[in-house]
Amino acid sequence: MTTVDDSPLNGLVDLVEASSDEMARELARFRMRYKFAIDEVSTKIAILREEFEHTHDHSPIEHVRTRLKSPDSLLAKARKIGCPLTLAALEQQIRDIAGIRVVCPFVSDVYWIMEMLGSQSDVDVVEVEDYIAEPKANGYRSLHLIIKVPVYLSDRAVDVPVELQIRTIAMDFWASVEHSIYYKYDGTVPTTLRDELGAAARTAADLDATMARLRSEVHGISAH
Ligand code: 0O2
Repeated sequence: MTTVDDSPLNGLVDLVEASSDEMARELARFRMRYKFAIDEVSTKIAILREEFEHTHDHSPIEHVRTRLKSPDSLLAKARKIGCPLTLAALEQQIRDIAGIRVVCPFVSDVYWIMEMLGSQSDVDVVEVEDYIAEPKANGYRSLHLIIKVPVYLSDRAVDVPVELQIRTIAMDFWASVEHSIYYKYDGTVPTTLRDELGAAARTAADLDATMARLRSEVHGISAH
């Protein structure tokens, strides 16, 4: 059976020089609650999508990707931000252990999903970073939320943070190409490429605006 108890966990445990079975079990339990939070939020998104599709002319979601941070990435991030290698510190300081990316056709879909999730009584929106309203200097656009959802374990309930990235297809296309270029150049992207990426980000934003206008002209709808 494949569970979060798989081998990469032992890699992290070895790296932090605490290879006891007890520690490995603790870490597996720790990551498991983030997996459950991903499952819960994924179900919420699936319900919103299915309900929406029954009453509208398009789906508000193109695709959804989820990822549970691997022990190695967790360790790398902890080192990067100077977080002590204890579960309590990881829990407090690293909020993207559970990550969900929702890719939508239109910008209005992006905000609709935020509103729908945010209005649910068991969802606590703890942070909103709107890089659509205010794109990053390199042109990156996306709506980032940290939400907390309760996860009911056998002996207690825990509020678990999930990082949600909600963006359009155009934003997602740009971000994935930019991400691969950034890694190819190890963070130091040549100026000409940076300029071209900036121009491509503006083109992507124009495309989003044009598609929304066309849809509005054809179907007479501008938002949900
Ligand atoms: P990965 O491999 O995608 O997980 P944080 O790094 O989350 O602790 P910060 O700076 O507040 O702190 O995060 P921010 O700016 O909200 O960005 C978090 C994630 O958004 C990143 O995760 C990327 O996935 C994405 N992102 C942010 N800026 C950019 C960008 O300029 N280009 C691209 N392609 N993606 C971006 P990670 O952990 O960096 O990487």
